[in-house]
Amino acid sequence: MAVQVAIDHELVERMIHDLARYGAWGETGVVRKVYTPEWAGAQQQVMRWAEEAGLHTWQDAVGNVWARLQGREDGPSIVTGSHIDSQAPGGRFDGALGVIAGLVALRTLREQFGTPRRTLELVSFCEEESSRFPATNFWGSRAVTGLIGPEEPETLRDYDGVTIADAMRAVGLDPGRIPQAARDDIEVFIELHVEQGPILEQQGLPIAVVTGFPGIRHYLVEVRGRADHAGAMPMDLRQDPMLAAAEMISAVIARAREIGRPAVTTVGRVLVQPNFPAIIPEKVSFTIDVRHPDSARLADLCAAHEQTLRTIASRHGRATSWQITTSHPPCSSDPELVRLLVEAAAEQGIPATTMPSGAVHDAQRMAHIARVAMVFVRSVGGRSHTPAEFTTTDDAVAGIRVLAAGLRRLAY
Ligand code: HGY
Ligand code: MN
Ligand code: MN
Repeated sequence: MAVQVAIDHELVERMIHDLARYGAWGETGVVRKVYTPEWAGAQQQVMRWAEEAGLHTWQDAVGNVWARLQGREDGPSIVTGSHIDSQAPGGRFDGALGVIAGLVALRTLREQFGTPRRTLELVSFCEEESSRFPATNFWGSRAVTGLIGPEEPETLRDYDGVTIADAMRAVGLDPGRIPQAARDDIEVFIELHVEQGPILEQQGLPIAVVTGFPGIRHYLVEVRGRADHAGAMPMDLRQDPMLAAAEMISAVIARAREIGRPAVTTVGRVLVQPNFPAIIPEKVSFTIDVRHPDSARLADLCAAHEQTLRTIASRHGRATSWQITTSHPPCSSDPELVRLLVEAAAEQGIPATTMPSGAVHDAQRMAHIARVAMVFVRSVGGRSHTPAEFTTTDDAVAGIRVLAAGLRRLAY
């Protein structure tokens, strides 16, 4: 009978509650945007917990927090973790549960099994959600994988116009040191994360091992018109961008609905300028988030959406342009790691399945430098990216037991 990993249920529950205090939003939500005081407080809390667990901690040049359990042997590290920033507002589990899980797993392994053969590390990535800066997309894990361009710190601006370089300086970080955050000594990255969808709940299972990640593309579309009086300007003389924009938005969403799973298309942000009831808009801008696990199908879906934008723009005679602000290909988990985690769940007596992720994750960035896999934990009601997000502590503990058992197989 395999050794059962025992996880302290109360400790997990307390850590989830305590971390959610940093950027608390209403009863159950959080708003924790990168390089804000609540973000800094949460990262310091992670460092304190790691030090209490006897781990060596440091913060890298972009603000990722690391904790290390040194192995007896030299060689590349086996890393677990997730992100500490949140959507605005988001839930208290997205990202945070993966950081807590990694902390508790390393603390438990050290207490129950002593010094590992291989070095184990936890990472709390500084920024995955792009909830403050529209186009950082995976700032923390892109820094670790050396994928931040030299021009980005002084050009990426948040929704209030602050550059990410200035935001870093405001919390004592030097954007000039970003290249020092790159790592080339990580062999494995395993991330625990809430599923953020309804599949595990529909299957009545607490855990899944993730087999792959979707490709994603974000568009920012601008439809231009002319501001005029909402009452005095006759309908037949207007240059109103709203009609074309509304048609475009409904057309791209309708297409994804028609294609069906696993294609998805979301218009989550619409900006009307100048945005007053009695003014015909000058400009309507909106985002389109397009995802598909197959790169060819993603490309086809994006091409069809772009053609729709062109057709509707010309039918209405509205000047329309767009920029692609995020573009990442799909990627697969390492099959060996998937097998190892499925076996770890079985050895711990925890029912689990395998499934593709609908969300994108830091693990996809880490696949540039390491073998990756993820452990999903059931989301109650399939809810996420909302304060309504919830995962039971029992399911969280089950996920941490699978994570710890998997890390034990790799590192002891
Ligand atoms: O959008 C995503 O999939 C991630 O949660 N940021
Ligand atoms: Mn996340
Ligand atoms: Mn998220």
